[in-house]
Amino acid sequence: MPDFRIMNRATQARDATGHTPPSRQRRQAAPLDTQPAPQGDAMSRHTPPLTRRTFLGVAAGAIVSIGLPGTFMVLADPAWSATEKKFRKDGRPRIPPGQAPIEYIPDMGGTPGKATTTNWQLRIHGEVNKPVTLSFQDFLEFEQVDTTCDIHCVTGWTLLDSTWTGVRLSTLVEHAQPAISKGFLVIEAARGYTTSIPLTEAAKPDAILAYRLFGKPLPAENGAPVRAVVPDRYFYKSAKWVEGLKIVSKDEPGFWETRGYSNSADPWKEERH
Ligand SMILES: Nc1nc2c(c(=O)[nH]1)N[C@H]1C(S)=C(S)[C@@H](COP(=O)(O)O)O[C@H]1N2
Ligand SMILES: [Mo]
Repeated sequence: MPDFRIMNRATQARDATGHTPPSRQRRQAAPLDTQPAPQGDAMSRHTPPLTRRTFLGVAAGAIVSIGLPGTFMVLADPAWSATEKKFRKDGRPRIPPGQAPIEYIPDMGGTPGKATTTNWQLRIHGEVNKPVTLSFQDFLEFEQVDTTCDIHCVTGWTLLDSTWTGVRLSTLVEHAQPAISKGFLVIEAARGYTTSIPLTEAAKPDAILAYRLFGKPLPAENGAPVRAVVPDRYFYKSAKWVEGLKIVSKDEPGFWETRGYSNSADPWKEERH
């Protein structure tokens, strides 16, 4: 087997035309996205790693790359193959279809807000009986949890065993006393980035707002002071630089969801578009 531990995409062609229509992307291992999004927020650096399948395709000259420059360290082949054969407790494969495991969390870009831990505020509002605005100090007073989970970016990378510390979304939602039991949670981030998940997804114990990653303060580029982590959905559901949680009865599809990406975003069903 070739050694493809390091996949440097810098030498590959860049498509200036932006989005590839989903119908054409589906033929590839992962959808590729190079469009600098409005507001500068986004997947403008949303460069996929090459999956083994894509790599072999490139080697055979079968695929024209449209990624931006970037280097991803994927797991060495023996480790990758071993993990591919593993299953989660719920019986689903450890690596969802079309994903390649990587070694480090990349910075996928987006536009940060101005918040620091001293001036950060979290507004919990919408269809709730007790809307609240929390400071970072208030936030830290809620029950904190550590969760180790796998995360899956729609462009094809999977980071196994990432450890996050924060407060459960369910704890925060309950604090504001929702007026509805069925509905959606809109996660509101800096600069107008939003994403939404069903309240049932937000109720899962490892769906959290995180402020630490691998036991250290969350890096600015990964969403500090506070980001969402919604492990079982593609990672665009995990908004960085979170500023608000809005409970709604009618769904409000978010930034990527209104730009052609799946609203349900289940990695095991490959709901990419
Ligand atoms: N506010 C905000 N959150 C965001 C994004 C963004 O552009 N803006 N990108 C999403 C996407 S597409 C991914 S893959 C992850 C990337 O997180 P990372 O940069 O920490 O790897 O953040 C998600 N959250
Ligand atoms: Mo992503």
